[in-house]
Amino acid sequence: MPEKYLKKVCLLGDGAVGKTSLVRRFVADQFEDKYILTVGTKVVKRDIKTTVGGSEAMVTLMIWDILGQRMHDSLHAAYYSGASGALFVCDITRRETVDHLPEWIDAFRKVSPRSSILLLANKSDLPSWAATKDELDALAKRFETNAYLTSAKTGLNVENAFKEIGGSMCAPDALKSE
Ligand code: G3D
Ligand code: MG
Repeated sequence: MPEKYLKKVCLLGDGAVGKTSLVRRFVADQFEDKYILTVGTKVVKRDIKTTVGGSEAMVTLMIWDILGQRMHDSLHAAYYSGASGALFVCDITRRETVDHLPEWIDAFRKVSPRSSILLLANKSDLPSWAATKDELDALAKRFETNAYLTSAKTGLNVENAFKEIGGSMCAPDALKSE
């Protein structure tokens, strides 16, 4: 029997970068141009198979999609608490959403210092990028993680990103010393 885990992961980043679309793509494997706006926080779950310490494991991801976009909103601390990881999303066609990533990460790390994190540069299907993959890799390195180019529209790297965060949240070394 594979080991079973239950982990909370938050989607964070500026408004309209594609957080809700990424969750929809991952959970329902679809992208819709029109959908009902989430009110407050939406929590969805999906089971994934991953490998932890070389053995197969099943992880139930509890995915928290936060509607509030103001990163210093004190309510955010409650949303972050208990999270084992977070996906930090920017829109690669809008520079300011990339520049805001460190603030989102710092705010999250204050509440959840030992969590796994991953950076997602979404909307990579669109032309006119405002940042290069090298810049995103450098930013990810600063936070000791990786960056993925994603597209909720085409599905590019959506599965890969959730599987990577799922695996790293369960890894025995996931609890790093502060
Ligand atoms: P948010 O949850 O971060 O606020 P949403 O962002 O998921 O609501 O997405 C905001 C807009 O970007 C939506 O368009 C959505 O369709 C679009 N979008 C999300 N991900 C992608 C992507 O990967 N590629 C492209 N081309 N568009 C994307 P509307 O027009 O409905 O506001
Ligand atoms: Mg949303």
